[in-house]
Amino acid sequence: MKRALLIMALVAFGVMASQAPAFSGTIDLVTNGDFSLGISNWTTFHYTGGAGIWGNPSVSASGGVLYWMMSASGSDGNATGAYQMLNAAVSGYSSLLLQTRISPIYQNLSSPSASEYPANIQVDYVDLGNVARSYRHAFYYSGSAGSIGTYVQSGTWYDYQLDLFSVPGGMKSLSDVQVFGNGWDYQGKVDYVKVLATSSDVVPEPATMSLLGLGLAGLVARKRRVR
Ligand SMILES: [Ca+2]
Repeated sequence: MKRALLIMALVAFGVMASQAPAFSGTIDLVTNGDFSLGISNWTTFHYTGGAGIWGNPSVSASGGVLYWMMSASGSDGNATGAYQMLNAAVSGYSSLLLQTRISPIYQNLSSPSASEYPANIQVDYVDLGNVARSYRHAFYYSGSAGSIGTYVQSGTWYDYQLDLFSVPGGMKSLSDVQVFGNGWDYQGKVDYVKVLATSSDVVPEPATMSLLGLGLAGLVARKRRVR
């Protein structure tokens, strides 16, 4: 009898311990988003518009800041920057914020020319209906905002924040975050790329608590009777 109660209590403890990691607070899903470790954890890229690599695209981290640049005269548009894979299931968080500090340093083309801007941040995600999507915001100092741009004085920092749960279709999982310039003659920089995921207290399910309570009460009762 006593043994059965002990086993019951142990099972109850086991159920509690095997629940999803319980934490209350905020974590950053991005690693090395302040570039204090240089380019670590980021993958650089240069996408061409079909004309192959030309000009002199470059992506580098210096002094804890990520820089990208491309210098050419005309021809196809292209994108130069870096991304970090996240592949994080996010629908269980109570809030999810994208934050960064970004700057358009130089642009030759006026934005938005073929949707090209000297500085961009983009997330690729799977929405609540399991559709893969992208959401991009851009920064420029020459031209007009278009549908996705924010004016920022050349070379100055702009603090950008986005509620990732407000993106079209909602967000089930976050695939990656990208920072880049696009066009054919541009420079930009970024720092403090963060995806702040907040989790509320995880409270054990009532059924588990009753089971645990029953087990403990039984143990106590048994102990008293033995005395
Ligand atoms: Ca930094």
